[in-house]
Amino acid sequence: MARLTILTAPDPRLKERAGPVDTIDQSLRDLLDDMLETMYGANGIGLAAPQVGVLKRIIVVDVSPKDEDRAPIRMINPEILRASSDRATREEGCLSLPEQWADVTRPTTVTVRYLDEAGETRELDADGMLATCIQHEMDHLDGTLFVDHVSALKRGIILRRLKKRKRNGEA
Ligand code: GNR
Ligand code: NI
Repeated sequence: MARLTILTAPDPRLKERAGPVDTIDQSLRDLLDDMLETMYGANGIGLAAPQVGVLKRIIVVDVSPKDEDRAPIRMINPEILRASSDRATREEGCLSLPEQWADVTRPTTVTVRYLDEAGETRELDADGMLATCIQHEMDHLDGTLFVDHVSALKRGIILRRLKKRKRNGEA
């Protein structure tokens, strides 16, 4: 297990579309475990492979409360089968946009189909924070960041702050 480096905006790799996984082998399972270790180490509730520089359609999520047992979910080639027409607005953050937060409106519930680490097809009905997090992670697979869902004004403010952080060597 290893902790990986999380890319931060602006970085062109965060804007690319990730390709599907075609082989689920031990090296892919190791990557999933490294992504989980990286996510937990950064106190995140989700992580997508492009955030660690791997342009593959893989995400990990764990929205369990900190005082409860871990409940990691590993998703390979996830697809949204259904999204509710009702929407919920939540404040989002992102490990690739450190210390930046904004309200984002998304479908309240989603049904996701994905392959697990054994290559089995699974379906999950998600609501609440889990639904938000899965959608946020799946956006990363298409090069979309939460700031792409907010006004151009707010996006500009946040991206300017991140450029300044990089200039100041704060990662
Ligand atoms: O750790 C994270 N918290 C979070 C809070 C609200 C909405 C989405 C998220 S995901 C984020 C981790 C991350 O950047 N995943 O891509
Ligand atoms: Ni993110």
